[in-house]
Amino acid sequence: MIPDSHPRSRSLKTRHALIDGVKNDIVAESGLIAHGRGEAFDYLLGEKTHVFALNAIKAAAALLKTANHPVISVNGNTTILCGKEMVEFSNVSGIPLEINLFYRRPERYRAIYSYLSNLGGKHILGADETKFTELPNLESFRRVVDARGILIADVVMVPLEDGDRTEALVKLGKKVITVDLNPLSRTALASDITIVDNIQRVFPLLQKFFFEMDNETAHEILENYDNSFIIKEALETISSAWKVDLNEKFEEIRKQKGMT
Ligand code: PTJ
Repeated sequence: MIPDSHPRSRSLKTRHALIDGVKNDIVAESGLIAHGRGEAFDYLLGEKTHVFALNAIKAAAALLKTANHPVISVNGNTTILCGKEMVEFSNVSGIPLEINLFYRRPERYRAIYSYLSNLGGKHILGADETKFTELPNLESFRRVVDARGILIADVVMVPLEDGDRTEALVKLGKKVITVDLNPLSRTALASDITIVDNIQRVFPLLQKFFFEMDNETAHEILENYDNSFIIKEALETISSAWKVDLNEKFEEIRKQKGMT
C-alpha cells in the first residue's frame, strides 16, 4: 500500500501500475527498465511540461490535423501510462490507435486490445490476425503492422519508441511524431516532431490544441516549426538542472521533513 502522504506517491503508484501491467501481459519486462530511464530524465526536467514541449505538442496537433491518414502507435508502457487519455483522443478525433510491439506475443496484443476496448476505445487496430502485414525495411517484430493503419499512414505518432522503427518509417516517406523524455535517443533525433515530455502529460494538451486549431493555423505552425531547435532547448533545460541552488534544495527537504 502506498500512502497518499508519501512525497513520491504518484510516481510510486505509476510504477506499481506498470508492474501489474507486466503481470497482466500488457507491459514487457523491459518496459520497467525503459520507465526508469524516462523517470530519470523527467526528474531533471522538473517533472513539468516546458515551453519547448508545448510548441512540439502544438506542431504534433497541426501535423495530425492536416494528415490524410494519421495513426497513433501503442505499446505496453503507453497503454498503462495514458491508455485512458489515448482512447479519449482517438474516439473524439477518429484517429486510430494501432498496437505495435517490440516484444511481440499474441497474449500481449490481445491483452492490450481488451484493456483499450474496456476503456471504450472504438478505433483499435493491430489485434486482428487477418489484417497483419509487414513493413519492408525492418527486422524487429515492429515490422508486423496492420494493413489498415501504419502500412498506409502518412503520419505516425510513435511514443516511447526503441529507435529502429522511426528510421524505417522515415525512409518509407512517413512523417513521424514521437514522445521521448530522452532528447538524445535515436528516435528523438530521427523524428520530424519530438515531444520531450512525460507521455502522462501529453494527450490532454494534444487534444486541446487539435480541436482549438483551424487548418490554416495548422499549416502556419508547421511552416515555422524547427525540431532541432526544440531538441536543443530540451538539452539546455536538462543541463541547467545541474545548476540548482543546493542550499535552497536542502532547506526545502528539511522543511518537508519538519527538520527545521
Ligand atoms: O511494449 P513493447 O514490447 O513495444 O516495448 C516497449 C519498450 C518501451 C520496452 C521498448 O519500446 C523499449 O525498449 O524502449 P526504449 O529503447 O527503452 O526507449 C523508450 C524511451 O522512452 C526512452 O528513451 C525513455 O527515456 C523514454 N520514456 C520512458 N518513459 C517515458 C518516456 N518518454 C516519455 N514519457 C515516459 N513516461
